[in-house]
Amino acid sequence: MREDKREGIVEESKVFKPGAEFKARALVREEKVYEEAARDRIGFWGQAAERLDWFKPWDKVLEWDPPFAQWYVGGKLNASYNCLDRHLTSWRRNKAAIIFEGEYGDSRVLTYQDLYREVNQFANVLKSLGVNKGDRVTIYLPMIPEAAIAMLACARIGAPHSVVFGGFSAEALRDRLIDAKAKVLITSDGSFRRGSVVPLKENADSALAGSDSVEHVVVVQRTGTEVNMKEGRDLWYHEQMQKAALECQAEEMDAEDMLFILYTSGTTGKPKGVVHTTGGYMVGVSTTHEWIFDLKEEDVYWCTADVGWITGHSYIVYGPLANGATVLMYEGTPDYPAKDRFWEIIEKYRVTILYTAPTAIRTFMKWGPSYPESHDLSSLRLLGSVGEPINPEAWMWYYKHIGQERCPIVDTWWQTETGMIMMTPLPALTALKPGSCTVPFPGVKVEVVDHDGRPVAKGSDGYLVVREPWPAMLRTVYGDQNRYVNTYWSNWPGIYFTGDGARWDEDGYFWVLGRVDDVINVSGHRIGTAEVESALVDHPSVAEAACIGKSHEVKGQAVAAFVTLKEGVDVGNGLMDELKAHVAKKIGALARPDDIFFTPELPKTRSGKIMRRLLRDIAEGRALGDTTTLADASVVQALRDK
Ligand code: 7RM
Repeated sequence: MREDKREGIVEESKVFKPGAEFKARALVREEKVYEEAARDRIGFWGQAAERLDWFKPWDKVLEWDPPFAQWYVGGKLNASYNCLDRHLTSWRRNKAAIIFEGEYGDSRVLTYQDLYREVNQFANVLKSLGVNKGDRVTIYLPMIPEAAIAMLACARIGAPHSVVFGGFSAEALRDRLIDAKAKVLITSDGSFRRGSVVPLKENADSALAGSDSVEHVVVVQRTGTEVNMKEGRDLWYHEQMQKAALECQAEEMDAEDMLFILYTSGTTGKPKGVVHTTGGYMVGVSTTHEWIFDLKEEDVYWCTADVGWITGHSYIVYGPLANGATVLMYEGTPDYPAKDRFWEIIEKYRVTILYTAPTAIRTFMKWGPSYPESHDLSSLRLLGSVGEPINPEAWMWYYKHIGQERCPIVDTWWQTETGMIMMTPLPALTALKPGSCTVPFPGVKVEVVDHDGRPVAKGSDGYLVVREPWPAMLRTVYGDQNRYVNTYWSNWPGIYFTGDGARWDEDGYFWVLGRVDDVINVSGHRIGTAEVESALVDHPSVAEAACIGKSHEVKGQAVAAFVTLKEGVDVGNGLMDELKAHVAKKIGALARPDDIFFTPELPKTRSGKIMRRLLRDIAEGRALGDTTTLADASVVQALRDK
C-alpha cells in the first residue's frame, strides 16, 4: 500500500454525532435498517425497487452467476418515465426540477412539466434522425439543462448515451466516439469558462474527422460563437425542437437493458466504457440519494459535479430527478466572476444540501473564510463530499465555515463502476469521524482484505473489495467482456476489487487511503498513468515516459512525469512547456503534468518494469524505499542528484 496516502489520518480524531433536532426530522432514523438489510440483502433491495414505477414487475431480484449479475430479472421500466412522467400526476408537475444558474448570472427554471416537454420533444428529434433503441448517442455539452435533457431523451427512447466531459480534448472525444460507434453527437457552439469560450463544436469537428459512425451532429446554441455547420450532417438544436411533436412515449426497457456507457480511466492507455443498465441503477441511485441526503420535498439540492462524470449522472440527473427533487445546476467555476460565487448562489437560491469535492473545499480553505462569511448560508442543512479522501483539516473547515457547525457531512465513497454511493454515513444514524467515509450503505457488503482475499482484522490496512453484488454495479466494459472480468474480478474469484486501499479501524469504520493501481486522482478526476505516458511518447522528442501521482495541497494528487528524450534531442528552453501542452491537447487540461523531470534513463526492475514507487519517492523528496530489485542503481542516484 502506498505510504503517501496515509498521511493526515488521525486515529484519535473527534467523533461527531447527529444532533437531536436533525434526527427528529430525518427520513431514516431507525438503526435497525442496517441489521434488517444485512439479514436479508435481497429482500432489502427487492423492497427498495418498489419505489420506482415499473411497466412490468420483476420475477426475481437477483440472478448471480459470478461475475455476471442481473437485477430485477424480467422487470420492465423506463428511466426517463421514472424521472418525469410519474411526477406529473401530482402537485410535483409544477415543482422546479432544474434551477439553472449560468456562468454570467443568467438563470432558468424548468418545472417537471417543462422538463418533461423538452425531453419528449428532443426524444422525437433523435428519432427523426434515425436513432433507434440500442443506438449510442454521444453527448459533449457544457453544464446546461440541455445536457440533462439530452440524457433523459436518450433514456426515453432506449438509446444508451455516452457523455464525454466538456473539458476533454478533441482526441479524447474521438476515441470515445469510435469505441461507442455513436450514431449521433450532441454538442454546443461553445461553453463559457471564466468569461471566455471553449470551442466545443470546433473540437467536435476535429474529433469527427477520424470517426465514421456519426451520421448527425445536433448543436445547442449557448455562447453565440460562430461555428461551421456541415450541410446534411449538422443541425441546430433549437430549429429541430421547434418542429418536434410534444409527446414521445417512453420505450419499455428491460431492467437489464443498457442505460448508458461512461468512459473512465484504468491501468492501460485505453479508457474503459463502463456499462450501466436500467433497473438496478435506478433503484440504487434513487434509494441512496433519498436516504443519504435526507431528501425533503422543499430541499434545494446542489451537486457541483459536472454531468460528464458519474457523480453528475447519478446525483444530478437520475437519482434526484427520480426522487422529484429540485436540483440546482451551475454552469461555471467557483472563482468567476469572484471567489464567492458558490456562496452567492447558495444565498440566492437558499440551497439546503451541498454536495461537492474535497479539492474544492481545499481551494476555499486557501482563499480564506471571508468569502463564505460575506454571505448568508443559513439555509444549508446537510453537506456532502465525494471524489477522493477528504483530509480531516478540510473536513473541519467545511464543517465550521460552510456548515457553521450545524450540518452533518456525508463523506460518500463510490466509483464510476459502482454507479451508486457504497460507503457513507446516514446523517441521522452515523457518528462522523472526519476523514472516514464511515460504513457501508445498508444492503452493501464492503470489506478490507489481505493478499489472499481474507478479511483483515480491525485496525488493519488492506485492499478494498465489495463482497456481494449490488444493484447499480457495472455490468461489463463496453465491447470488452474480458477486460471486465480481468480488471475487477480476477484477483479473488467472485469478489469485486475496487483498486483502492483502505483501513478498517477499531470501530469498524472505513478509511479509504487512495488508489493502489496505476490510476492518479487529480481533483477527484481519474487519470491513468498509462494514458498520460502514451500522450507523452506520442511527441516526436520523447523516447520513454513514466508518470506518477504526486501529493498536491489542493488537487490531492498532481501528475508528475519522468521523461527520457530521443537520441540527439536537446531539452532547450521550451520543451518542458511544449510537452505539458501536448498532454493537454491529447487528453485535456486535467491531465497536464505539474512537473516533468528529464532523465537519461528510467529506474526499472531486471524484468523491465518501471519502478513507480521509487519515482514517487524521488518526486516527493522522500527517503528511498527498497531498491534491491532495481536493475541499475546509478539511474536513481542520477535522478536524485537533480
Ligand atoms: C464518485 C467518483 C473513484 C475513485 C475511488 C477512490 C476515490 C471517491 C471517495 C474516494 C475516498 C471518498 N467516481 N474516491 N470518493 N476516496 N473517499 N469519499 O469519484 O470513478 O471518478 O473515482 O475516487 O479512489 O476509487 S470515480
